[in-house]
Amino acid sequence: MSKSSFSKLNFLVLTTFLLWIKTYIVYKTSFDIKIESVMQEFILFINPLSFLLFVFGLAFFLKEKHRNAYIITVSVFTSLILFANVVFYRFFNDFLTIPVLFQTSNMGDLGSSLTELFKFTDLLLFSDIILVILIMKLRPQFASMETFTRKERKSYFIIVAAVFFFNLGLAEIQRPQLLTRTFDREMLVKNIGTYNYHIYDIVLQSKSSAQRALADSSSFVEIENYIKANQKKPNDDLFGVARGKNVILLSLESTQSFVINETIDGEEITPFLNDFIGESFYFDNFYHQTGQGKTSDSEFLLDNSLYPLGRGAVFFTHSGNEFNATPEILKDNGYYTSVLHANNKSFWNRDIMYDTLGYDRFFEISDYEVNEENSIGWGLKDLEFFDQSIEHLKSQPQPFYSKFITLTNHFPFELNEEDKMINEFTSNSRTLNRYFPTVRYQDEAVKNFITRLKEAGLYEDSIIIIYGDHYGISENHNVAMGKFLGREVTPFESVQLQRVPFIVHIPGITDKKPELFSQVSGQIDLKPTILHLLGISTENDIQFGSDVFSDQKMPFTVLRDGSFITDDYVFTKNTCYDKSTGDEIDQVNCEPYMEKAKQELDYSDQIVYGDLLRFYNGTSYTEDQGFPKILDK
Ligand code: GP9
Ligand code: MN
Repeated sequence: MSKSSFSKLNFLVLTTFLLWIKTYIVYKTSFDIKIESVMQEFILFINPLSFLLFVFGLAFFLKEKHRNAYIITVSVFTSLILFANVVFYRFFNDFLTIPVLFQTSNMGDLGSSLTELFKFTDLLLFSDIILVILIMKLRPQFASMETFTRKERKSYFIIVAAVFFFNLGLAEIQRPQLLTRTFDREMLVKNIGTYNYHIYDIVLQSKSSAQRALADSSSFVEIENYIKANQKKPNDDLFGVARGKNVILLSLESTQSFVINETIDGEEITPFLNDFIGESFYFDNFYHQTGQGKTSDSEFLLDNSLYPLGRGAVFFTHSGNEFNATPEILKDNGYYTSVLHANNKSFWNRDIMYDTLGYDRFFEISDYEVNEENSIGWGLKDLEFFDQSIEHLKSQPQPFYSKFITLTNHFPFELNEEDKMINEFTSNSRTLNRYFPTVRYQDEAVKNFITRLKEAGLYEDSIIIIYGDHYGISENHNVAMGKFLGREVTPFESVQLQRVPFIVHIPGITDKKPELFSQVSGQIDLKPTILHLLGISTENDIQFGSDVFSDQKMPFTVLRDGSFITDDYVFTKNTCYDKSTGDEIDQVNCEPYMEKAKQELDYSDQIVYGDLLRFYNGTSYTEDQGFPKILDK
């Protein structure tokens, strides 16, 4: 007599159940996953299920005699994945990724300590498999899975799909754009589960490997010609003006230019920055050029002078590429390089990408004392962050290149009452209303930081570069924003709102002769600008930006969505605007730049997708790749 559909599933249900519960226990005991609500706990609990049901369900397609062997193989394999993650996590506080598996430098650290990392209790990870084998031996009747009808199989996989989409749906509600933006491995594991996360990682990896393999290397000749043709001579007076000095970069979270020199109820929003600008070179037409990778995109622009990608975060998708980033260049010039940011190190895949870019040290959350009192919103408050960072800064060899990334002025712009130094704005957008007090708070934190730098004796020997990372107020708040600006937010205004502050402060120079620069520029220009100030030539670099101080600098900046800005025009959403009036004008005016805008983004994408810099050794194509030697040096 054949079993009913349900009792046929007995054995499969049992094995799935065991692995499911085991995975959840591992989540709770071996990983440090932050759970903030009952819903998040629920998602974490159900997230291993869809994958397990799916892989075990594949047993239906096998001959009966092979099914049990398959079930055991899957159990062993998934347990091994869990085990590998547990051991890896113990050491790196992070989940495995495919590139990491092949990144020998990481593994080198593990090396001899592997035996120490292994705990006897890890063997418990395999206990359910022993149970399953025992059942097979002792209760073969229970463990036999009879053949399923086509209809039964179909229903089963429909249920599996439903479980998967239910999980994904809940995850998307918790974290919109989870898969397209790929924020953080912890968030992925928390929302879609370890197993689905690994599949996702494999898909990402194979996609970029395929694009890399198919890269048309000859196109690099054209790209290099374009870059060389657009190269600008550095400014004679400023080239090398900060030679050998420390570089302190401040990436200001979500800080747009519209807050500079503005007030709320008569109070300045950024009193310190307003003063500091008066002792610095300030750029009031400087644009962020980030895409979905937000802060990480701005970091990518800063260190590579390449554009981030149109979709996804390049920090995640192409962390295995060859780059010629500022930290690497500076290392050759005797610099020590670091990033200081009090967040989870795997956020934006930073821990991996920073290695690729050549940073010596990443001071991340575990390098800071973070507790309930000194945190708000996304984590450590900026004031605390800077205060605690001074010791890290002092511990570094000089000269250094150190990037600080602030956090408090991040959506949803939360702040303790005692930290509110100005009023909220009044409009129908709570987001915009709250934005001003957090910007004000950040301003205070920067002020405090500069004081600390002086006290630590680090100020005089450093140059300080401050820039906003990306917008903080999205187009969803246009009505409220219009109220603040006193004019309607048209597509033209929206582009103008992509301006972020850019300040270059060179003690002994800019305080004596501050200057306002109103030429159009963007984050793509940071790298050559900084390197030239330090007296390092970028003549042989593959980069799309140019030195903002160069007399030859072209007034042209393209945003990641293809919009562009020149001295006279703004082009966005297929419309050309007169920059001085904001009026729509004939498309012909913008036409001369349209091709260039497309070309820049396209060439940069070709470099990233094709990993083309692996063929370039800084002065010429490597000959063993069969490339012509372009530059005879
Ligand atoms: C996270 C911080 C904020 O570490 O950089 O990221 P964002 O959401 O602004 O890209
Ligand atoms: Mn940011």
